[in-house]
Amino acid sequence: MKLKVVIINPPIRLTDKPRHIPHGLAILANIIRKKLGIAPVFIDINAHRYSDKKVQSILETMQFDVVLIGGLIPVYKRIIFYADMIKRINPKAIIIAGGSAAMSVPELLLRNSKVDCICAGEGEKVIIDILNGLENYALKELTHIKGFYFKIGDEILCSGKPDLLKKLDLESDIPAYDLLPMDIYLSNPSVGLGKDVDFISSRGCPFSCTFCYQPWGRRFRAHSPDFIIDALKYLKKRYRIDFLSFQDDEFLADRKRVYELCEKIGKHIPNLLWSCTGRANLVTDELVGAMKNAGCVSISYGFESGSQRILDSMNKKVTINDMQNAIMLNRKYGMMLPVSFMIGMPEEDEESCRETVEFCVRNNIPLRSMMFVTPYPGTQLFEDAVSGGRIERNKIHDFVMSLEDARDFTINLTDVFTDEGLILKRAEMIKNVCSRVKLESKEHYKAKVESLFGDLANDYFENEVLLKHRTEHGGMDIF
Ligand code: B12
Ligand code: SF4
Repeated sequence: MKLKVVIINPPIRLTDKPRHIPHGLAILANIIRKKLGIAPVFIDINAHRYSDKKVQSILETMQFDVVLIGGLIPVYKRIIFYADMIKRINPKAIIIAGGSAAMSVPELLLRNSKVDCICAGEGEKVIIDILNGLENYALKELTHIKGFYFKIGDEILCSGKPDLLKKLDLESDIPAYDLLPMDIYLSNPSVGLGKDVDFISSRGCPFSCTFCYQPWGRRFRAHSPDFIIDALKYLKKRYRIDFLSFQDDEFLADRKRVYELCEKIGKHIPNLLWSCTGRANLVTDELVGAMKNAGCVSISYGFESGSQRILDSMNKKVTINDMQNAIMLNRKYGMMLPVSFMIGMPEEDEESCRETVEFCVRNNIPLRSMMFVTPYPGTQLFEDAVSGGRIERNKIHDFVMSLEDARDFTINLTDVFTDEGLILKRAEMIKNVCSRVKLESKEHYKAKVESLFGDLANDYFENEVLLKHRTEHGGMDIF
């Protein structure tokens, strides 16, 4: 008898609509299906926004042996909640967690939940090993399988991190889109207009900013342009997508790959519009020109701060000049310019806040998206916050339980601002910049959106929800 596998995508960012495909879980679903011939049931709580009662009734009417669950760190508390529910419904079910919520705090999650085992890295290979093992053995007999943290009784055992995949094209896959409620994702664009879907085409980043968790390390590994083109052709044919947003850690890390991809998109999918993440020190005139020619309408940048001192303190390896150059290039090619900032690095003070304000005013950037610096587990900033006593060692669980979107204030890492002072400072900076930058006239903005998106822009200006999302999430109304 084959194992019955359920995959759960917990809810995240409930203040917004579900816009982002659960890539990790959906890739594993595809691999399990292809390699083991098991048809997993995918419960996408995030997309459907199921109530707890609804999830309970779904699980009560099903038979299952193994539950896979995962997501970003704000779902830590939801994993604990669902693990409890699952064990109440089916005490024998094995619960395996993964993704950054689990692998950045594996021991903490195991100790504070009914999760049985945690994947310590990429899941593609090791999920097959463990499910194969579970066909014939109890979990406690499988602790030799590499890549997991196991909870056996009160003991936590780690069998080591899984080796990083060497060839993503061969060893990974595209998400099992057909198991997801794609109608929901496609009707809630994240960056573009029309039917917009996100895609992750690489793993790892050669930089090491102190606020960033890098589960895949500094070596950049990527899908080939041919793999990406095949995926895009499939998405275009099956779901008639209009827009694709690359959400990679650092899409531009390998420029040669980007040039090749641009050429192939232009040749094979000429009508596709797309966007990507960028880094101010990696863009050149030639590169941005090639991307624009291939349908790219937006390169987003995490600028973080207008103060060089703060940028250096976070090991950003970007200069204010790089940022100005990136702004100039996006504008030269008529692209959208979603940029985000952060407030509250340990070294933040009145002067650095003033520099950020002046940077925005000088470059005519409305300060739409400014997050509170949050020390997410697995980052240098988190280690420093724990060793410096800002997060008490015996209260790490409480801290992780409190994590949400970084638009919400969680912790003050600065020496010079009080909690309230920091919250007020953020509001004051946004107001200050807004009163001084020259906002586009509505007609001007409309003309720009129409020139980029053509017919897709038709009902955009009547859609209040979408307009609000685009200003609040990354300031995608900035050109
Ligand atoms: C795309 C993305 C987003 C998207 C959407 C993600 C989504 N699907 O919902 C958006 C833009 C919404 C987003 C938001 C945030 N994000 Co984000 N995001 C990412 C990014 C770039 C890619 C995630 C991804 O899909 N990767 C690709 C897939 C294939 O990898 P994966 O999910 O890890 O899955 C693999 C393994 O982990 C494993 N696996 C995963 N799940 C499971 C389950 C089981 C059972 C098993 C066995 C294995 C397994 O197998 C998979 C294949 O190998 C990552 C960066 C990164 N390097 O991961 C950050 C990242 C996950 N985000 C992060 C953060 C902090 C956030 C925010 C909290 C930031 C903020 N500003 O508030 C918000 C959360 C918003 C909220 N409260 O809802 C951090 C997490 C840090 C941490 N310690 O957990 C990361 C790591 C960024 C970083 N480098 O610091 N994010
Ligand atoms: S913030 Fe971006 S550039 Fe910095 S380490 Fe993370 S992925 Fe790389």
